[in-house]
Amino acid sequence: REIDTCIVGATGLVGQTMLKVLEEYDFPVGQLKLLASKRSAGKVCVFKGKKHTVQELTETSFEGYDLALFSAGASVSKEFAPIARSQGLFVIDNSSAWREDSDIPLIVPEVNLEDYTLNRLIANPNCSTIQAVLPLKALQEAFGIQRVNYSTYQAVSGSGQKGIQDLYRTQNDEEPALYPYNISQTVIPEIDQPLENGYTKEEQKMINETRKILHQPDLPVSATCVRVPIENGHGVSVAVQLQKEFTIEEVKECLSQFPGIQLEDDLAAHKYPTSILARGTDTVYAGRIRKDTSLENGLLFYTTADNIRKGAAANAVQIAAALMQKIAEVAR
Ligand code: 11C
Repeated sequence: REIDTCIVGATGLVGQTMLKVLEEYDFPVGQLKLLASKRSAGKVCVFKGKKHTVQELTETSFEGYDLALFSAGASVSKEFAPIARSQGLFVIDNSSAWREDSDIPLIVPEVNLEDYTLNRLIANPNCSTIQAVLPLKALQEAFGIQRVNYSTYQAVSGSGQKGIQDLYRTQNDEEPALYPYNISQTVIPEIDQPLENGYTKEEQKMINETRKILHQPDLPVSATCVRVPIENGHGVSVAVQLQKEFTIEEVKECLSQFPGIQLEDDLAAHKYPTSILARGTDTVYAGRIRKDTSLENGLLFYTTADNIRKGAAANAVQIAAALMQKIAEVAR
């Protein structure tokens, strides 16, 4: 059965990549409706060789459709995702609007597809969280997890087209228009809003989402999220304390067998995860695997992934593909 699909935020970096991934995965899109703000209405996008004109998102946009993929920011999702759901659509939301809601499943297909309930609204996690929880789930199953500390290296594409523009502007000696400093000359340890606890919202999202996806609500997790001057491909350095003793060989074995992960781990041969390697793929690369000698059962590793694809668009489409049968049943 074909799935009549709406993309909300179709002209953004993630929306455009959703179109690309739907086409690459040969997802059975029937009718396609591209939606965006009034400002972007009228733009033309191509899907499977056919032109589609972007329409303004309104309360009546969803009538007659089966699936809506949202990537237009949290406030648009807060307002319009419930409308789409109430009109019978199956909604996959890439924003942070619903991720912490205990009734809403937060899904990475390789990790916790079983969390899907009959809820027609599913949240897609933050891009940095997605790439970290694949290896963490593998380790959790094999050894148990006791504590996690993240340090991220996040590409400017995480801020959308405006982030990429700011990198280019500042490389050309123009003033930054988005970031508080010249991103071409410094890394910036501030992503998303500041919170009262001294963390940024991006850091808090990684903490909360990791706990929810791994089903360890009390897991001690901390994070430092940093913007770096590269266009695409986030990196995450993960320090994890496992519950059981382990050998590095066992860890490599367990990570390499987990779906969606590719091991890149030969330091002498300069083989480790890089953003270049991850770019354009839907794979999570893991490497630099070694013991954390500062604590018992401590492990260090590094991951990279394409934050626009596996971190957002591809993960959303993978959720839709995994639940296609259910979408067809649930949708009208
Ligand atoms: C960034 N991770 O790199 C952010 C972008 O919660 O979905 C995605 C924000 C989110 O800036």
